[in-house]
Amino acid sequence: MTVATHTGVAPPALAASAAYILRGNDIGTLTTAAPRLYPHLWSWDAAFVAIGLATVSVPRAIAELRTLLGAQWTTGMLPHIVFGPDEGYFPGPDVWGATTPSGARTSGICQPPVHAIAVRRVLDAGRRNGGADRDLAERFAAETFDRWLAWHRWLATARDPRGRGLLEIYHGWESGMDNSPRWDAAYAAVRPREDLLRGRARRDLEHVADARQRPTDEEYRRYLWLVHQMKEAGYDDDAVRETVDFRMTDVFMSAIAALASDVLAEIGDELGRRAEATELRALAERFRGGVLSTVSPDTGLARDEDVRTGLRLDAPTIGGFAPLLCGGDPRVFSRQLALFTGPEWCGHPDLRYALPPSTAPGHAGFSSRTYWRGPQWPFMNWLLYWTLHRAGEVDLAMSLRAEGLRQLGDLAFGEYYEPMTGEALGSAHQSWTAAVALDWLI
Ligand code: 9WN
Repeated sequence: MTVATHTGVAPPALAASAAYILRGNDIGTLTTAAPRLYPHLWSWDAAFVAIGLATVSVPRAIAELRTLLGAQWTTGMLPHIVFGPDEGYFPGPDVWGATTPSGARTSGICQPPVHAIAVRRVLDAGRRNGGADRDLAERFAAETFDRWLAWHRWLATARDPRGRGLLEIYHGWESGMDNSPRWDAAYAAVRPREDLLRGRARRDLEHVADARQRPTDEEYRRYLWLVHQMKEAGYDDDAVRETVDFRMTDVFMSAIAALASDVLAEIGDELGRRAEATELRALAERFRGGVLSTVSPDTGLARDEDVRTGLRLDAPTIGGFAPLLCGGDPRVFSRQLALFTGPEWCGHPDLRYALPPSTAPGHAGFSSRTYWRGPQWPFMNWLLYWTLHRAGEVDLAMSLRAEGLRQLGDLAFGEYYEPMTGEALGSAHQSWTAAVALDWLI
């Protein structure tokens, strides 16, 4: 299908540029999340990167996922960063101090479990291509199924210890939405040691045009304090849970766990792993139930909870649309669809493109240029597009695709976009942005 981009770039030119970006960010075994700002592999970025790569090279997509799996902890956790050789990111491997038995240098926390979607897309691409790609993709799914299953089981036990269907996170970085207003109240209670940034250079600020696009030093001190606490606890799941100063349930991550558990169950069925597929469907049901239990009757949005105080948080962010990912209650779903497309969100009259801002423009915490406080994120548009399409909301899904492609017509492949002007912000040449463009076009 032909989709015009805002600068009139033809789809083949956009697809070729996207492939060129991914090739340029490829350092062999991994695709850096971005060339300068993020010179390593990030867990959920790698899944979207594999989805994009699968359209041009099934073997290279598989290699990306294998690199991530090669760094899996013995507990089953997939770490949020797998470090490559570059020294240009802070906090780097020396700060985290975590090396797996296989020798991978990693961070000590996780990110949302979107990976089963990538396995699904790689399998589909392999089957579409046939021949060697089909064999490779099917062998890959069969060989790695138990590793993905171990990841989901770890989440269900270590991160949902009471079986509520709500995953806990111990750092905003785990949500992938680092400085979202979702976490403001919880971070306000985190009191870091004053000297934590002293003598340490924040490398991220060297790679953005304007420091206001990134979290503040105050926020970074808190981020580092939590890393310090988890390292002190030896990254032991039970010890971390009891000692860390930030303990939140994350509805969006829980909804992804529901969605991905269903997807992995389907793969399990295809592989003849019936018992595991049944187990995964039960997990999906549990997380779906957890997410739905948090929906505010007033706003219609799902809410995170501060486990330490029991308080539910009402910040109107993209995280509140968790039920759009996991479904489970038609009334909640249709109310969310109306809200999502309405004037407070994608239908806001000032938006350049009808895509979801990370925070509602009317909210006090909204900031149009600051990271997770307002900008639109292309990979997020893709995730919602894919899920809504799967749920049968084809018109809305296709409109997210069309608007998402128009936004990417500047060929900047920005990390995020100013929602009112359409300006690319953060890092340029961001891998997952290029990856979703490829999936949309090929
Ligand atoms: C910290 C890599 C990652 C994404 C996250 C995004 C940002 C890191 C940072 O970049 O986080 O993990 O240094 O700001 O918030 O979602 O995975 O692209």
